[in-house]
Amino acid sequence: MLTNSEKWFTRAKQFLPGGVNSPVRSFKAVGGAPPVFQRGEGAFLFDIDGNCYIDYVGSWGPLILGHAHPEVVEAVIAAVRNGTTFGAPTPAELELAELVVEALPSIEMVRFVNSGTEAAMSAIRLARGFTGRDKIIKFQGCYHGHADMLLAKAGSGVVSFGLPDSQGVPASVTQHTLTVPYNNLAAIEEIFAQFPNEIAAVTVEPIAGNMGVVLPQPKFLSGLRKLTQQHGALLIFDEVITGFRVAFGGAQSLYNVMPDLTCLGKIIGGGFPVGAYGGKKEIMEKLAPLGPVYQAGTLSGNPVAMAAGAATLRLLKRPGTYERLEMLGQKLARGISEAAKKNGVAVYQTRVGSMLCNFFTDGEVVDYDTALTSDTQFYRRYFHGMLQRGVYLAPSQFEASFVSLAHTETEIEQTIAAMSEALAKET
Ligand code: KE4
Repeated sequence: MLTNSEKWFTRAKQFLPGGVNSPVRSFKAVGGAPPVFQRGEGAFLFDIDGNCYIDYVGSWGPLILGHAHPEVVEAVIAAVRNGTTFGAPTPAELELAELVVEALPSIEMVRFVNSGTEAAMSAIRLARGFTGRDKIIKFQGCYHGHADMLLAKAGSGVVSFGLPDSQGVPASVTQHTLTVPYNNLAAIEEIFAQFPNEIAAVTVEPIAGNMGVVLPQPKFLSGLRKLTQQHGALLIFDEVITGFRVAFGGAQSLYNVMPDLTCLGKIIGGGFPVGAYGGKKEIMEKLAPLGPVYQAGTLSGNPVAMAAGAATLRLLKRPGTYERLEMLGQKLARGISEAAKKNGVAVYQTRVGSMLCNFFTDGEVVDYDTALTSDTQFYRRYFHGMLQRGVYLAPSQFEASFVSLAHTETEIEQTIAAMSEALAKET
């Protein structure tokens, strides 16, 4: 007997490629049909069959307050009653801009866009315009959205010109994108030696969240800062996930490394489509209408999304926010470790505050190649075991899990109990 979700998904696949509007939602990595969600409330999701799940995806990061936070809902309703978009200056965009500039130490000016992809691609264009250089460096396993020049995969060798990582991306575009292993400073030094004065920017997730969660090794970020400064290249921190997630001031405040440009998204939209990029005035003033680097967007800075973002940041600013997220994240991580140990399951766990990952591998995970040693078949079985027990994890081993301020110790304890059962069944 098909569930309502299965029936809906079968129909959706007739009209939406793969039945989804973003590939990872399709459950391709874990198999089966995804639950179709009707409603979210706090830490919970409810599907169209009436099943309830504890949510650790949080829409891939934006929902640090949980679903439908009353104060965010109120702010959105009040905003939408005044109209949804004007394509003209509004007070709301200035309010959110001031909150972002005040929070992130490296940002003096910010430009709002509508997604993390737009933020990342615009920051690259700005870096190229500011430096007059074409080449960019990215790290294998880091994801910065789906702009052509960032869909580059490593060729052979540690330092390699990006090969297209998707059909439809011309090699002529990715040829300017060099890709190196995460945490590998020597490879960056080699590139700067090989291409002096040709590198416009190094773009990096200061805590990688798209190959699972991979932490920067000591001196990696400060090393990138030093090398880019030495060689006249810009350092771009892609904080689309980590911005306001790991600290109110993002990873840059946690590690005290100041990039030239920062990309933001997810949390700053409070659940609405918002991205942003910002940095030093000297760089940002290169942007149209002031300067020669063009970027635009019909709905950029629209007042409803700005209201949702501003309400979210105001709530996150309250004392005790990140201490609570740390407490909940630590409790979950500790419980998972103990359950894995009890069941003899090898897990390499990474966590910063409320973003975490459990790699099912017995090795250390420091970059994309080591992340790939994970047992994805085991993850697949574990994922479904947890789903059946009412816990909704990321449908891929290579994503981050997120705890929100709506989670309580009760949900954490229920999750750990479910995990113990799911792991026991698998071993
Ligand atoms: P969007 O264009 O999806 O808003 O943002 C792209 C992006 C940029 N930078 C980082 C560090 C990101 O993590 C993302 C998007 N993250 C993925 C999940 N890890 C979004 C989920 C999806 O693709 O459906």
